[in-house]
Amino acid sequence: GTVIRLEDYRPSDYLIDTTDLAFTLEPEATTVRAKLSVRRRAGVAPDTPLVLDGDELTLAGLKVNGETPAENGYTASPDRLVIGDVPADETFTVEIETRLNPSANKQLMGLYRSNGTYCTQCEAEGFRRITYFLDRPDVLSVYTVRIEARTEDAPLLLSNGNRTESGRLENGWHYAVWHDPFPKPSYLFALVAGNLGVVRDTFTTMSGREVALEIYVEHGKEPRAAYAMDALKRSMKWDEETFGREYDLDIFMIVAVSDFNMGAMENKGLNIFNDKYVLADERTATDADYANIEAIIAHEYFHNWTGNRITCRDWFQLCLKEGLTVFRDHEFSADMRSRTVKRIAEVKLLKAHQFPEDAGPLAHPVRPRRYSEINNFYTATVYEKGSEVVRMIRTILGEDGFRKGLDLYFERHDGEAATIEQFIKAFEDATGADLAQFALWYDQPGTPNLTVSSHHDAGPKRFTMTIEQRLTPPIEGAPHAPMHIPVKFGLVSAGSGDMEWTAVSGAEVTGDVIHLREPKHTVVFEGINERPVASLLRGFSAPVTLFPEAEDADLAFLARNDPDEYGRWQALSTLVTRQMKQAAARSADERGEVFDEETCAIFMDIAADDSYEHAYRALCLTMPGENDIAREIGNDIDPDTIHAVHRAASRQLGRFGERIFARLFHGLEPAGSYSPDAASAGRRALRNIALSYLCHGSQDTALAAKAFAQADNMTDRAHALTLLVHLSPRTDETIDALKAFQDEFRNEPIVMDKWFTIQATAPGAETLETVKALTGQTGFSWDNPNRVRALIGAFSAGNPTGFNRPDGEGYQFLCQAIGRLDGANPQVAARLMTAMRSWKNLEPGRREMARKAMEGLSARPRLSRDVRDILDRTLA
Ligand code: DPP
Ligand code: ZN
Repeated sequence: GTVIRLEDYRPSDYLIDTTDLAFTLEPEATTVRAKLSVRRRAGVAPDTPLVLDGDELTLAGLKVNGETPAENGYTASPDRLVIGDVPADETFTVEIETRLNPSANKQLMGLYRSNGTYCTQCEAEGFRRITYFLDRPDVLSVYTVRIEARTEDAPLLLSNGNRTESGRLENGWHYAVWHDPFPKPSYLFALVAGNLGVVRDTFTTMSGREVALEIYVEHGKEPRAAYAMDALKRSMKWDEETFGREYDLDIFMIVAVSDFNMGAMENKGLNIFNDKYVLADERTATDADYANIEAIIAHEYFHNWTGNRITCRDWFQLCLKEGLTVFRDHEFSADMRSRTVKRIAEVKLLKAHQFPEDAGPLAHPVRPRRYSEINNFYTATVYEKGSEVVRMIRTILGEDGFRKGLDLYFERHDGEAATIEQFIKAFEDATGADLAQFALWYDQPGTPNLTVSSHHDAGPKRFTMTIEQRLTPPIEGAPHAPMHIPVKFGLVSAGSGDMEWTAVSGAEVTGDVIHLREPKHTVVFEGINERPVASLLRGFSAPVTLFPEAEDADLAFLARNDPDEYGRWQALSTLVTRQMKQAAARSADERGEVFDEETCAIFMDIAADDSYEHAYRALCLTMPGENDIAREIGNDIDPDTIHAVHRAASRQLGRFGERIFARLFHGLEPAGSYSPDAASAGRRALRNIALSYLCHGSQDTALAAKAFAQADNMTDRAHALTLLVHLSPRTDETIDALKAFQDEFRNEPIVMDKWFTIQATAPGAETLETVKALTGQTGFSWDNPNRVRALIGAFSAGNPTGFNRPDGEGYQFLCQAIGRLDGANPQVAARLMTAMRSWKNLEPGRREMARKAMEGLSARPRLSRDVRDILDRTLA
């Protein structure tokens, strides 16, 4: 296939100043009439053909300046309309008619139907499935959209901007006209038409304008949109208070649909959401669902400034809007919840999703330089690492400098399609800082490694720390120059918290940040009386892998004494991971005791310490997952060994802490009615982790069965059911519980997704048969991305022992599923393929099986560009 390269970027020859669209909606034969006012860019030769993008389009009519062009004046194919015979004037109009079949569109890109509702998805290149266009983000146009439909089918007609007109037509049809005054790229276009319920509210902006807020959901589900509405209002307020960003239209709408490739989409004034990120009540949603809804509502809303008002020049700049907007939603959630708890959760996710991507065959820079399918670059690297890079800018410049830089960026580039260079430049110009070396973070793939060694000299009272950075390029030939890495730190003394120093040399140190810029720094602190323990990378100030020299004793010391709460968690997590990794290297009969006494004692002291927040204690008590241990081991992975260690570790802690866990479980019984707030969620999290340890310690799930029966909310219910299914899959209690859950929720697809996932992630080789059987269950559908992800995605990415069966059947199953899905929905199929991204780290037997399965898929004659791209890179 063709590779698109950053260095080949050039502006389009033509611009489209205004775009008038008229839709006549019919389920299988929708007509789209587009009237484009086209302008030739200054300096472009008058006879330059106008080349418009299409994708599976049929041209039904064409006029240029009101006239039908001669047959040899243009050529039309499904993916391109070339008008060779263009008028000599600088501006002219082009009218295009296309005909679509939204009901047959299973790719869920362009105009499609979800449960009868017409909706659109245009990012990245879906608009070209609606009409021929300059479908690229640097072509900004003012849209006016007229929608006509049968009133009975679609009483609701929505598009971007403000509604300027609506009314009745003949024969039971009606229409509405929407105008969006803000020029926007085509990927932000949206249309929704259907029969939906609505929740309304208002928000008064900081300058006193009243904005109408509307959330559209299936009829009957309106009460479940209350939390999303609340999160929206809090997001709007927070963006005004934190970044001075005010909403700009008179109306802001969100529509929830059940068939959606992604989480949600930030279309101007008309966000479209996967319904699982809108709908919640205590009966159907877990605390994690509520937290996701809050974060994603905020994320899409924040795009209004970072993405919509200032968009990307080209898709290589995707992190310009995504990294920055993820950073903004992280900060929002941190302010709404507990900052440390939120940061720990982010770091865990980053390490679980982005680190393996950056270490494997799918590694790419935060700003990639080439792609063959842009849909495959909506990745953890672009989003999550992209956010970490923005966070480092703030760490380097400080709060004030960061805000000044961002203000300048908004001021300079409002209404434009911008680049990473322009973003960086705004921070440099606002603060005088030099970010040239820092900018390498956007271009160099891979996770830098930091190794540290230190010594203390009592005589001269000197503490010396040697820090080396090394970047192992995951891609052959990728650049790996030394980076500017901000390391937040403290020197922790035995008695009195962080120590002060009288002088420091060997690296620039500002406040509590060491700035690494060289491959190796020897940092010397003067005036240090006693040997400190260095607490490094506080708050995870850079996305690097730290190899601390610290002995277990020093980590244990930090886990108890680091004045920084994040630092305590990080030390404990490092210690625990290290001991689990060591246990995996021992023979089977020598790994019953995974942790030493002191480590067990630290766990229990945290568990019992009521001065900590519940949520923080729950996070500290959560062991690294099996995939985390695998990542730490690095190569020749045997998932069965890791699973055995994980089980042994849970049993050991469960026994060791039985009294404390029993006290927590019984002492934290729900008091009063359910509330999704962070404090209540933390309380449930701690109680549920105590329940897990009690079950593991006693090897008995009776308590989980009781908890399942008594649960009055989905958080507790799903947790108890998971314990039953994962610890005692074949007991009557478990079978009854699964049945009860299914009976209650069989008509609630997004709740049934949990039922699928819980079963798909049950450890052990047999689960593959369960998963295969579940694909035949009523309620499962290959056409719905949420169902596919809940069952097949969860199995392949979240069930290390089941998926990595030694006989390779798990890999075969995944590759067959991808082959089956690919014809209908290549985007979702390609995403499933990423479960293979770490296959080269497996032990040789499984590695071979994985290769065979992928080669089998690769031999298929008709793979989509999406799957072909991921498969080729993964196998390379
Ligand atoms: N732009 C969407 C988001 O991340 C995804 N396509 O918000
Ligand atoms: Zn986004």
